[in-house]
Amino acid sequence: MAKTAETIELSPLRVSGPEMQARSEEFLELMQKRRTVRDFSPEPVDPEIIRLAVRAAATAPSGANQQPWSFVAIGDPDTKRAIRLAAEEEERAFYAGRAGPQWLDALSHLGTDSEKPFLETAPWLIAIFAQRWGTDAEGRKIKHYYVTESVSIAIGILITSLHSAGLATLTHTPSPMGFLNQICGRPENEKPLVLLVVGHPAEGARVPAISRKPEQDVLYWKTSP
Ligand code: IYR
Repeated sequence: MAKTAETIELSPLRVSGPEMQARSEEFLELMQKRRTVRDFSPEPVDPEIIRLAVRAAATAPSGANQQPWSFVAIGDPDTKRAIRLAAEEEERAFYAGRAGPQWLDALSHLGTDSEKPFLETAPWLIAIFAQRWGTDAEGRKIKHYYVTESVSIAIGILITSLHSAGLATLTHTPSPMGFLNQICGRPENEKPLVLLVVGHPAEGARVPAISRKPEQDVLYWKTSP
């Protein structure tokens, strides 16, 4: 039997037709300017911007509203160095063969390799952890639902907030990433999902000459005539 939920009034954002069009176009234009960056400047970024972006990310919808995420903001040079050393060790094994020829071939146009200097150069790394399960007041395990989906949506909002603040990001996923639990001091119920590199792009930074799929290859309509 469905329980009646306790409710509060919704305060909807009401936008008029023309303004809706204008806002949507403006937002699309903003998002079209986002590029994944691998060449970062050491220029500092105010931690307040990181804090605000994480707060925005934590507004994401989540399975059963369990909000199964933790964000660790890393700005300390020693910790960044420890992360770089551990990540590069995994990446060397990855590029030396663990990835397999198909994967390496799929990646080759991006020009990446096992060297990850940006893990030290960029002012911030944000490690995003997914809480595979929770615990109640008595320490019993609580099952979490749609964990990867929920945390991935939050990461999308995080990237969007940082981009809208004029910062560059790289969604870095060294594999496996278990070393992040130890370095960031996170418990075993938390699985690192992404290591987000955040900062300003280096002066004259370049990005791969790649494009986005055209609309007709991503959007399919089913509407009545
Ligand atoms: N994690 C590696 C490899 C890598 C994999 C994919 I899929 C990419 O889109 C990019 C890189 C690295 O960071 O080099």
